[in-house]
Amino acid sequence: MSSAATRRQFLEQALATATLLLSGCSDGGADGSEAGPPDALGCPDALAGWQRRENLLFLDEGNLPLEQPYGQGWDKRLLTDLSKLDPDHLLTDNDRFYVRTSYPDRLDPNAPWKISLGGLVRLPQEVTLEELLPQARPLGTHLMECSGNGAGGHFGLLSAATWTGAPVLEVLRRVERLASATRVLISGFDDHSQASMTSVPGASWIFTLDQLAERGAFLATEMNGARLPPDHGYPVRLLVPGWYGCTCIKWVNEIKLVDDSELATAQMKEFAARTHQDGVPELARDYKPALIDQDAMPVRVEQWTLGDRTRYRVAGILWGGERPTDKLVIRFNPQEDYVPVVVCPKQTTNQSWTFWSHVWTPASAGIYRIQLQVDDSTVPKKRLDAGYYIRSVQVAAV
Ligand SMILES: Nc1nc2c(c(=O)[nH]1)N[C@H]1C(S)=C(S)[C@@H](COP(=O)(O)O)O[C@H]1N2
Ligand SMILES: [Mo]
Repeated sequence: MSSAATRRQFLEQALATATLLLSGCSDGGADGSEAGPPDALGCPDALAGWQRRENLLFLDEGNLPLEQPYGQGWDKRLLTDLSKLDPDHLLTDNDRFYVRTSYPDRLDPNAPWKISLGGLVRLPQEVTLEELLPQARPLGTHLMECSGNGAGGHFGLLSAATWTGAPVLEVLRRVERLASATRVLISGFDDHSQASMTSVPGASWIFTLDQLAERGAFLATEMNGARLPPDHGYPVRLLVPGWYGCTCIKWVNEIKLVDDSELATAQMKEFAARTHQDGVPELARDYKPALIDQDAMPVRVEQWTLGDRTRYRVAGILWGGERPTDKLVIRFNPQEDYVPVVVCPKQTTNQSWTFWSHVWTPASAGIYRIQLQVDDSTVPKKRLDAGYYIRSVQVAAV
């Protein structure tokens, strides 16, 4: 039997045993045997009665500030503090939502906003903000992640909010498309007086009409029930559910119908590697969808004590991907086996992140590299396979 098959069998057995023992969702008792009483969400609370201590720090993630803006223009950033997430606190407030690029200083916030609709259309049009607003409606909770999210920024270029907006395809009904129009170029204002250390000017991405339809891409006008904050694209930004943030153009001012010969934009080329393209294609049609694959990572490691006993609880999130999964597994160092993480409450949507936790009893003090996987070879998960979201902690007491 192949080692993959053995491992799968082991996991299935372990999962079945856990389910039998604990009848329902649980990641086991504090010492791996008792389930504990259910918490407010109906999930067994294995650490009921234990005392929560400090969280462990993640190692080697630099010291950039969390939830405090730094940098200017294209280089402005604000990192969301993911360690604050909880099952009943899964939305990111607008002032804590990650920022990548500030409100351009060359934009006049008082100038009337309009979006030009042109290119391969019978008669070009302009849509004013006033005309667009009545088409906007609540469109649910969606997560955004910068494709450049990484350990150097505590993985904080990742946030979730509820959004209000108008589907792009509905807005496009204002113009009659020519038969040759197959793709849509969406651009936003992108001019700052201060040059960037790293970014190329120009913010636009090209989508097929089908991609915009499948993803339900929309022009957002509100997040979390308030008008868009300036840094998040006020008055109008694009949101492409399930695609990386670099496709979610802010300060949208142009929508242009193009055909299959259209060249890739500077933005597409700049983000080709980070959106996992093969090289840097010249033509827009050679770009793969900038989809966020199934991902998972810890967001904090809590220490708990009861008398002289110590336990740890790893809390984390599961996001990206195209369909809910119940095959999340965790390991605490490359030499160890993966063990199942039972997600409770279950994952019901891929639009936003899902919270999970796992009680952990390390065998000894030391440094542990915490890695999540999804034990399902039919699920695309490039970054998980590459170990992109591994986070390390140092355990002093066991
Ligand atoms: N006009 C414009 N739109 C933009 C960008 C930009 O620099 N200019 N950055 C993109 C990138 S890389 C990301 S990750 C998201 C960030 O959106 P947020 O700052 O609202 O989180 O906006 C995208 N849209
Ligand atoms: Mo980004």
